[in-house]
Amino acid sequence: MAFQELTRCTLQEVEGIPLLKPMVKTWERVKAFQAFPEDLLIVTYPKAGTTWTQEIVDLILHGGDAEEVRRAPTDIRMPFLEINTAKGSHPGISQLEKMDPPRVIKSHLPIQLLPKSFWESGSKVIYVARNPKDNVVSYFHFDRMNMIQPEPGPWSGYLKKFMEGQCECFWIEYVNALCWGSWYEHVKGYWQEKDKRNILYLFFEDMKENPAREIQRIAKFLGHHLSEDILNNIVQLTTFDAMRENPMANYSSIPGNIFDRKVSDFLRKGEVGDWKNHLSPEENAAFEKHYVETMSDCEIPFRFVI
Ligand code: PPS
Repeated sequence: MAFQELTRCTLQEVEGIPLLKPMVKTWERVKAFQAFPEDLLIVTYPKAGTTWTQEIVDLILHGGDAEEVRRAPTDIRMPFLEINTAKGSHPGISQLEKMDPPRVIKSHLPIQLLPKSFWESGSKVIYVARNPKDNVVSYFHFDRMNMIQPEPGPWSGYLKKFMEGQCECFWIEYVNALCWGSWYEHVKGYWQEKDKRNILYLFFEDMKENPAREIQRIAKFLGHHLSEDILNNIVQLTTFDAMRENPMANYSSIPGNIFDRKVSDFLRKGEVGDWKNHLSPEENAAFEKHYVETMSDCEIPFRFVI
């Protein structure tokens, strides 16, 4: 894509959820996507640990074979279902339509927007959730560096949008919300369905605390047995530092005019508790109050420190 064609997207609503405007153009194809029982969906709110989980899953499926997993960048190996960023770009749905199952598919769609075929076919679904304070910090830095995402504006306003995001229509553009909508509704939606459907619900903080344990849980869910050696190998290959150095896992294949690495890296810090460097005491108090109220109907055991 030529530099001059690149502009930050605006948001447009689909069934009450703000999405990047170009994504709306391919929405009908996404909605009609045919999933198969052997497909696997990795779904998250943006910046909750998608890429990390994708790398773990690909390694499990290939018996810990690092070379095999380096066959292509993450977004080619495991396409992003709903992504469509601009004229001339290659939408995720076009990649997926050309692939045969079993496919590993990435999505950030809230549960009510997922194509019905995932549930009808009984595909396995891995959901990864991250505590909202670290999640919003990570999303803020991503929106600063990703020249396709809407302009994040100053931190205080961004935090407000994360907490109270509303899909309000000013003329034809939707503002005051973040792409993919409310974090609160997203994490609750999958939590409430996890025992009724084929969903493994994971937490970023658990993965940081004990990656071997969480990798074993994923392997079991996928019906794979990992020897001690392979497990240890996967733990090593999927540390923050290893992935940051791996050109097939660190999104360095995305041109610098799209991911501006002078602003922030895609693999930025990978920590639990970085929110302490961003939320002022006043912001933290307001966030806590709002969090308790908003999550009172659905207790999910988020941890803000480990
Ligand atoms: S995206 O764009 O939504 O797909 O981003 P996503 O991959 O979900 O989230 C990116 C954040 O995950 C961190 N990350 C990791 N942390 C620890 N260990 C490993 N291996 C790892 N891989 C990715 C990444 O650094 C982003 O978080 P922040 O806090 O911004 O660093």
